Order: sequence, then C-alpha cells, then structure tokens
Amino acid sequence: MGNIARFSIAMVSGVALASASLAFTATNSVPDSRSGSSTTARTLAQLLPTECDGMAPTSLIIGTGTTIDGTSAANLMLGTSGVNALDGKGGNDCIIGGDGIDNLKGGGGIDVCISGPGVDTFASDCETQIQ
Ligand SMILES: [Ca+2]
Repeated sequence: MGNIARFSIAMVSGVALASASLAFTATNSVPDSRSGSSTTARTLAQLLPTECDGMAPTSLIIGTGTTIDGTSAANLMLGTSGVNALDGKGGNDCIIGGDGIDNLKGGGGIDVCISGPGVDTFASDCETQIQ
C-alpha cells in the first residue's frame, strides 16, 4: 500500500470520527442550572432563629424606621442596623433588635427578645431576654 493510499484511509477515518463526534454532541443537552433563582417557598417558622424555636409567627415585620410596632398577631420582628424601639404588642413574638442600641418591648403574649451588637435594653414583658 502506498503512502497516498494510507493517507487517504487516515483522512476518511478522521472525517468519519469527526462526523460521529458531532452527531453525539448534537444529541446531548445540558439542563438549565437555575443558578441565581429559587422558587422554594419558606414559612416564617423556618426563618426563626433557634432561640425562637417552637414559636409560630403569622406575620413578618421588617423595620424601616426608628419605631417598629408589632400587631396583635404573633410576629417575627426584625430591627434595623440603627437604633430601634421595637414593641411586639400582642401575640407571642420573636423580636430581634439587630445592630444599634435598641429598646425591646414584648407587649402581651410570651415573647422572646434578642439583642444584637450594641447594648440593648429589655422591658420586663420580654419573657426571654437574650443579650
Ligand atoms: Ca437595631
């Protein structure tokens, strides 16, 4: 067999391999990663810190100003990074001051008040006080 014949066989084999490879990759598909998005719903109870385990908040109150008031319902309340006066009002509340020098008041119900960085003050109606 001459060099030209060997070269021709090698070329035909190479083209056949390349075609098979393209056909294989054309049938593969990569699913969307869904990176950056999530559609899994969370309950408020799942957002509670461990200090508030067993509580059943029905509303989430995220503070935006200095004074943050709860409702008569069981609240999960989050202070801001600044100074806050948080009042859970009625219901069994989980109150988190966050940063800043906060004043935490539980109101009615059995409340858990959690300080953050900074020296916070607790009213006596915070049944559980965590500095
Ligand atoms: Ca705060």
